Amino acid sequence: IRLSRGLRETNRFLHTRQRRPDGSMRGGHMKTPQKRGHVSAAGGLPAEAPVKRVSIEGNIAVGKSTFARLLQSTCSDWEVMAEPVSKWQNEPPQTTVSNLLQMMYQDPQRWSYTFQTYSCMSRLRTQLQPPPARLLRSQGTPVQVYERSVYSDRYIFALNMFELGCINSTEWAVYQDWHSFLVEQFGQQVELEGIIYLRAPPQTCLERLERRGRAEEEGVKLDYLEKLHLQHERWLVQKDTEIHFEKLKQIPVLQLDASMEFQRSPEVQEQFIAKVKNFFSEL
Ligand code: DCM
Ligand code: MG
Repeated sequence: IRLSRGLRETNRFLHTRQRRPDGSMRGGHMKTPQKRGHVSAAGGLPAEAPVKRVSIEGNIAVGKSTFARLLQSTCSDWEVMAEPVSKWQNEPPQTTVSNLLQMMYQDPQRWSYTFQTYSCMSRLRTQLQPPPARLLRSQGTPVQVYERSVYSDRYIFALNMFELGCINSTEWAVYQDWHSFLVEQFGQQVELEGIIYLRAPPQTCLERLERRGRAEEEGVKLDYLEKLHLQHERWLVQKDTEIHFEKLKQIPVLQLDASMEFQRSPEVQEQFIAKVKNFFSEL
């Protein structure tokens, strides 16, 4: 409600080496990975299959977390990193930052920029965490899966808030400046190899959002979900969102129809998993 009032009122691809937590180096995202058991030229140690990184994108309440749990329970070669929403809600209460998610929905013009700064910063922290040792030892196709990414933060949410007038042009210029700088600085550490787009009509997302009943999202209306849906379509289907990172422009996208209740349908889940396995193997 407040949100729509606020809206109405305003209307490299780098091949550098990556340092592991133990200080040793690995060859990051080699396009022609050596199979395990082969001897690497460098130290005579077995080469590891590089961990691929994929994000799950999609509208609010489309079912990303449910889908992420499905992936996590399917294959031990896959590791899912959840979106740090509880951090934005300050749950459990931390020190200085209060419930920014609620503040953003209650007064988007005042708090959108601050919220987008915080959510992207916490996401960056998540995306920079090294994959678990289990994945590095994997014999198969190890994949690190993220719920959303620093890219949807910018090209879906922050852009949308700018277009709605909730982030002003000065804030938007500052946001884009630090976002480009950080993403370029971290380079391949935050790059993705693929995107899974969970797609459903905004009306379906609204029903799921109401069923979920997250208190902060009470004021979210169909109109807002329709705008976010269009941003996803522009970015991932029509591909006419202006993108500032070369690798992201060519990223493979797997589109999944999340309009049916896949949570309750083992057949749909099986179809999804088959498509995901095929997608991961081609990255
Ligand atoms: N969110 C946002 N801006 C971002 C990322 C998330 O406004 N850059 C909001 C949208 C949802 C919540 O955070 O209210 C994430 O929930 P979900 O994962 O179900 O979309
Ligand atoms: Mg979620």
